[in-house]
Amino acid sequence: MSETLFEKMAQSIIDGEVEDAEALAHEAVATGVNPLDAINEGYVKGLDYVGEEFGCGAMFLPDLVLAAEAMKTAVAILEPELARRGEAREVLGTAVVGTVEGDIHDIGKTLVGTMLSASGFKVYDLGVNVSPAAFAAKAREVGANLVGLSALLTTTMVKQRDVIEALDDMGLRGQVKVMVGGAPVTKEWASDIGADGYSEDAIGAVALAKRLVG
Ligand code: B1M
Repeated sequence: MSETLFEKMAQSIIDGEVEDAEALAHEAVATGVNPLDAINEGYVKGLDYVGEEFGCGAMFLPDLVLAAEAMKTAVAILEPELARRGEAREVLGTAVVGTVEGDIHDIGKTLVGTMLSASGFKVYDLGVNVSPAAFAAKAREVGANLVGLSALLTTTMVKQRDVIEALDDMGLRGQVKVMVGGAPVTKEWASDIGADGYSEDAIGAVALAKRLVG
């Protein structure tokens, strides 16, 4: 019976059906299904599938956005039950994400934050137009081990370097990995500014984040 439920959960993510994902999560809680199993054996399987299909061009950005939204909705219902059972989901890391100063593009950044959160990271999303000092202060405040910097403009990507310098100035660089992304950002740029990694999309960002803090 549970297997069928898990399959439906995976399918709700693949279809980006937020209401189905939500209803199935409530069903799991009501019928006493282990919430960790529901996440890992159900929803995550769907998210993995969407990631693979997106990677090979068979699914598209709207599919990814809806899948992430459905995943977040389901996880939000299951997490209190997890905490109640005293088996809190393993937190993979603490990430501070935001769009750099001068830049108000937030769609990609939010997607990256959502995917990180859905994949087990504790995420502090600082929003857009975030100063280097604000990134560094938040990273120190929450004890982050990952900072994710999004920039969509060639004129603002230089701010990614400034954030790395701000982390350095605060003596945090040893404990915080920096991941950069955004349309104009490249692997070479990431390497030039001393970032720890670059990803061109949200699925890659999750894999990279796991590698960096793993
Ligand atoms: Co703007 N804009 N925009 N814009 N805008 C671009 C970026 C532009 C390429 C359009 C163009 O001219 N062809 C161009 C930049 C040129 C350049 O610098 N080379 C541009 C410009 C010039 C501007 C303004 C200056 C226009 C003006 O006012 N004259 C202005 C700047 C405002 C500012 O920021 N100060 C501006 C404004 C806007 C809107 C407000 C209208 C709107 C943003 C709305 C919003 O975000 N809430 C907007 C939009 C929508 C775009 C385009 C059309 C789409 C961006 C987007 O959301 N893509 C964009 C052209 C384009 O990219 N095709 C453009 C979808 C999103 C999911 O993808 O953000 O790339 P993306 O995120 C991806 C990856 O990049 C990656 O993963 C995401 C998911 O796959 N990724 C990361 C992103 N961050 C990551 C972080 C990571 C890892 C991966 O780790 C931390």
